[in-house]
Amino acid sequence: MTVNLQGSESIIGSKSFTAVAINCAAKAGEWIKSKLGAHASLSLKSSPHDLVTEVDKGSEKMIRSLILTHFPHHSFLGEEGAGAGPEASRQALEAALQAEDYLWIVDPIDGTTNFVHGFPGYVVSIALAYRGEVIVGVIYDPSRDEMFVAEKGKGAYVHGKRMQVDEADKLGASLIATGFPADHLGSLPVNLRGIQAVAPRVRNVRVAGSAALHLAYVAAGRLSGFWEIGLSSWDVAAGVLMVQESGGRVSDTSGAAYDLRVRNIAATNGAVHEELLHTLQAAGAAGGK
Ligand code: LIP
Repeated sequence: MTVNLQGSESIIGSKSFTAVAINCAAKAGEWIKSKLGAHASLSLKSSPHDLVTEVDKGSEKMIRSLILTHFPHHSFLGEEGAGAGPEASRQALEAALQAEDYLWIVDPIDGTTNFVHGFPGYVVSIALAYRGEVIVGVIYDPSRDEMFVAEKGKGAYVHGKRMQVDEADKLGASLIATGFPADHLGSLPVNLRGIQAVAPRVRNVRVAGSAALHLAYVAAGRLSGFWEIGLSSWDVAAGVLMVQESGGRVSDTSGAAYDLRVRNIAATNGAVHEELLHTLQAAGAAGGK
């Protein structure tokens, strides 16, 4: 299929990309749910806080083969196909960006620790980027059977209803989420400083264990914002598009525009963005580049 993003073919192409992403997320999500409490192997990756099971690997294999059956010339970047740790993640992204114009970026289970413990909040996250820009984002939460879908320029939806960020206009009226990164040496101390600075200023902080789900919830207006230090492209690519298409704002924690290489992320309803960034920066909790 030839796809020209500027022309009418893009509508056909983009719809079919989205349909494939939804199909993959639904199939993988149902399978993951069927394995809840029944995973056979548990291994550690970059640290004792970085878990992987055979279900993560099986989910990625299933999604990869479905996508490449439909789009054999696209490139594919999945968490379990990349090496462990921040540097390996950076390198895998650089290599994938060089390969083809179309790049699928997949986290086969975002929230693996939740999955391992039977705690709800493990999702499938699938994004498609064209020349480095995300054009489709799908996040499926099998625990609640919620499919979040975003298409560049066409909005973001859950349960067929258009999503819209919430209207909180200050941190004091906000519910904000963050995460504890698997990298306990570099990223965790920075995020802990951030929590210490943000928690007293907001209604409350949530740490639900899935960056992708947090982003989907910002898009759906269930959270006013989310930040985390040290994430990878597969954790956030789909969710970033969702927040943008729901009227929110996404940047790195220093305020620079989002691109796929951003690892320190802030995503909000827009209205509380500056206040969140300022709070993090004043506490020395924005991290480096
Ligand atoms: C996890 C994130 C979580 C974050 C962890 C980790 P995984 O992804 O979504 O919110 O705090 O650092 O990256 O490893 O479950 O796909």
